Amino acid sequence: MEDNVRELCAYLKKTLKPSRYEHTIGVAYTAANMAMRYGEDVKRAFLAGVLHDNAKNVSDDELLEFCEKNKIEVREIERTSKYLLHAKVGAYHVKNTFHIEDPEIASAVCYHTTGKPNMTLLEKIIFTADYIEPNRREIPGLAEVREMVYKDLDQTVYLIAKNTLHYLRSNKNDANIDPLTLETYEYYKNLCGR
Ligand code: DGI
Ligand code: FE
Ligand code: FE
Repeated sequence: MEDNVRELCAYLKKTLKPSRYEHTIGVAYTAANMAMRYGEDVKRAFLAGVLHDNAKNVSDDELLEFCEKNKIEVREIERTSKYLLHAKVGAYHVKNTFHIEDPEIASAVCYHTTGKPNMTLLEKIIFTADYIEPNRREIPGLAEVREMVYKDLDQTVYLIAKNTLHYLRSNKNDANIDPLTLETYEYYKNLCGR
């Protein structure tokens, strides 16, 4: 491992809860593996995985405060479900705290929770690795997603978006669906939905 990545891991190990740190490392290795399959740069995917939940140690209210202080746009849904902000706050830290000048890594961190239409390969890898990494608790449909991941990445993204929507709707809290989550679902459904 390169020194800067090792330092970053050591920092995250200190700041994140142990289970969150284990998840982070799981996402990094899963992303690296997917990079091997789909022709993304393996180290870049690993680094994006390491970074994806870097803001997860911050409370909901602090996330909102941080955004207001640093002039990060907060959408309506992000005021209701503040934890969604860990993605864009994390992306902010990629550039401004960790000084990683790869806008695609920041973007993969930014969209790792909701996805978005027409994602780059790296964005799809992080969105997916976050969902399937080995430490994830068993959720309905996970086995099907894991089976699809090395066959068809767009189909995998579609299945994840579908499952997430289903999960959110069954939580009786329709109003909390991020429009981006819906757009991701619609886009990948049109692309490859069956
Ligand atoms: O940070 P992690 O727990 O590793 O994973 P994540 O960043 O993908 O967050 C997962 C949670 O986010 C999960 O409980 C579902 C939720 N989520 C995903 N899309 C939406 C959402 N929550 C709301 N309110 N709205 C969404 O559109
Ligand atoms: Fe996350
Ligand atoms: Fe995560």
